[in-house]
Amino acid sequence: MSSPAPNINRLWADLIVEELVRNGVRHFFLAPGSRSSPLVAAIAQHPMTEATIHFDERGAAFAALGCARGSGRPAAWITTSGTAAANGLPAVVEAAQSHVPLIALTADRPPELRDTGANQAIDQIRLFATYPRWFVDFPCPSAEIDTSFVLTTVDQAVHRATGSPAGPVHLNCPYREPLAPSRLAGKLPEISDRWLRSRSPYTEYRAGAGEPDPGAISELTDEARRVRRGIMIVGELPTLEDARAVTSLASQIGWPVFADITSQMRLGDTPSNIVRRPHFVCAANAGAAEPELVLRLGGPVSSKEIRGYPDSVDARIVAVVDHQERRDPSHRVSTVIQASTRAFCRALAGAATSPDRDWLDSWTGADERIDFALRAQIDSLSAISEPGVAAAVTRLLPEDNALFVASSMPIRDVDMFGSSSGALRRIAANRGASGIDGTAATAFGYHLGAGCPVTLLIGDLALLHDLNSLALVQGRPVIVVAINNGGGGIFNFLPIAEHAEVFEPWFTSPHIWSFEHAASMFGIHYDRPGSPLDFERSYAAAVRTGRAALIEVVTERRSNRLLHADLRTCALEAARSDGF
Ligand SMILES: Cc1ncc(C[n+]2csc(CCOP(=O)(O)OP(=O)(O)O)c2C)c(N)n1
Ligand SMILES: [Mg+2]
Repeated sequence: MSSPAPNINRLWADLIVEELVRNGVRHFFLAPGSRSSPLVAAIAQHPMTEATIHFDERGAAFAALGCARGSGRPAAWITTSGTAAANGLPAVVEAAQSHVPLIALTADRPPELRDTGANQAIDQIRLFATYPRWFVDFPCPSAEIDTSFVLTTVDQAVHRATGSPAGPVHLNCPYREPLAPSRLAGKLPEISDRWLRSRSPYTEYRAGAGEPDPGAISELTDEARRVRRGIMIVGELPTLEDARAVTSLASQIGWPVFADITSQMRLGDTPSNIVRRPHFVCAANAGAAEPELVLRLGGPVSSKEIRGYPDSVDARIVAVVDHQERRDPSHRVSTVIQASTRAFCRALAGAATSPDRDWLDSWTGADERIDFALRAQIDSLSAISEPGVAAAVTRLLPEDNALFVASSMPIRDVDMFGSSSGALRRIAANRGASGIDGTAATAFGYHLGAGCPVTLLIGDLALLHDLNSLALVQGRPVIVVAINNGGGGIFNFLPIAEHAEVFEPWFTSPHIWSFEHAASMFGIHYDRPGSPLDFERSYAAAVRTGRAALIEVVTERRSNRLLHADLRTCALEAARSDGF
C-alpha cells in the first residue's frame, strides 16, 4: 500500500486494493475512465498487482472471468460509471452461472448526482440484478467512517465470491471530487494498527472443506456394493486436480463413465471404463440393459446425447454438487449430496462394487470400435474440415498448454472428435450461459490465470463478436484457431434448417469476411492452411514459436453438416457391429 494517501478517496481505494491483494487477488482488469481514477491509481502504484488495461469494458470483464477460471482465484474488474459499468453484465452472468469468482468494482457518481441528469450517471444500484452473490453500494469515502468497515467489506466480498457456490460480487464505489490523487489538507482517519502490522486480511474466513454427510456416504457405499449396473456421468470440473480425483474414483468403482469434455478427464490417456466417445456411445445405446444407478458429478454437460441418456432410462439418479443450487433440468434427481468434488471422492474411495462385467464390456467394446472407426475416417479425409481440426488440435496440444473452446460447434466437435491420448491437458469453456460473446477475452484471461499458453478454438461469428479482444492476445502465447464457415454453422444442425423460406440469411448471418486483415491490424501472425497436413504444420509451428497466431480454417456449412452425418453413421455402425 502506497502511503501516505493524498486524500480520502485514494485512501479508501488503497485499502480496497491492498485488502483484495491480501485475499489472494493478483490480476486486475480495467478500462479507462475518470470516475474510477482513485481505484486505478491505487492499482497502478501497488507493487503486487498485475494489471491489464483494455479499452473495452465488456472484454475486460470477460478477461477477468477467464483469469479467475484459469487460476481458481478471484480476479477483479474495474470500470468507470455509466454504460461502461453496464458492459459487465454478460461476464457477470457467465460468472454467476458457472461459479467463477469475479469481483466487479464499478465507480459511480456520489448520491447527490444520481437522478439529476448529471453526465455519465446511471442507476448502478443492483445493476447486475440477482446475478452477484453479494452487492454493496459503498458510501462515498469519508473521514467520519471507520476504515475497518472498508476492509471487512472487501473480506466479506471475497468470502462470498469464493464460497459455495462461487460467483461474482459487485462493489459499487461512488467518489466525490477530487478524483485524481491531488493532495488535500486535513487529517485522514486512523487505520487499524493490527492490520497495518500484518500481511493478512483484516478478517480471516475459515470455511470447511465441503465434507459430505457421513450418512449419505454410508448409504451410497451400501448401494454401490449391491448395484450391478451403475454409471457415472461427469460434467464440467474446474481443475485438473478435480479431474484426477474423479478419474481415480472412477477407475476404482469400475462402472462405465461418461465424462463431458469440460470435465478435463478426456484429453489424455484414461482408464478404459472412462469411455472416449461418450456422445456416440450414448447415442448408440438403444437396446442395452438399463443402469440401476446413475452417479452424477460436476457441472453442466455439453453433449445432448450424454445429458439425455439418464432421462431415457429408469435409474435412480444421485447428484453430487458443491453448492445449493438446483441442477436438474429434467427433474429426475432423487438424492443430492452436497460436498466438494474432491471431498466426495475421498469419502467414497475404498467403496467396494460388483459391476456386471459383460455390461461394462459392452460399453467399452463399443467405445473402442467407435474410436477406431472415427479415427480412421477422420484420418482419411483429404479436405480440411471442422471435425478434422478438432481432432488435430487435441492431438497436437502440448502437455503444458490449455485449450479454450467456444460455444457453438467448436465445443461439440472437440467433445465428439477430440483425440484422447498422451498427458492430461486442461480444457475450459464458457458454458454457464453458453454465450458466444467475450470468448477471445476469456481465453486470454484464462492464459493469464492458468499461467500457460492457450489455444482457442472458435467459430467465425464468436470471433467477430469479440474481435477487438485480439488486442489483448497480441504478444501472448495464445493461438486462435478460427473456423470460418461464413456464419453460424450450428443452425444447419437444427430443425430450422429444413425451412428454406426463413433459414438463410435469418439464422446463419452469412458473410464473406476473412480474418487476415484483423490479424494484421492487431499484429498477430496469420495463416490460412488449405489442407489437413498444412493445418497440422501451421498449428505445430505456432505452438513451437509460442507467439500469438491466428490460424483461419475455411469450411463450408452445408458440407460440414453432411460430414457430421457421415461420421455419426460411421460411429453408430461401428458401435453396433458387435451386436451392441
Ligand atoms: C451472445 C450470444 N448470442 C447469440 C447466441 C446464439 N448462438 C449460438 S451459436 C451461434 C452461432 C455461432 O456461430 P459461429 O461462432 O460461427 O460458430 P458455428 O456455429 O459456425 O460453429 C449463435 C448466434 C449465443 N449463444 N450467444
Ligand atoms: Mg461459423
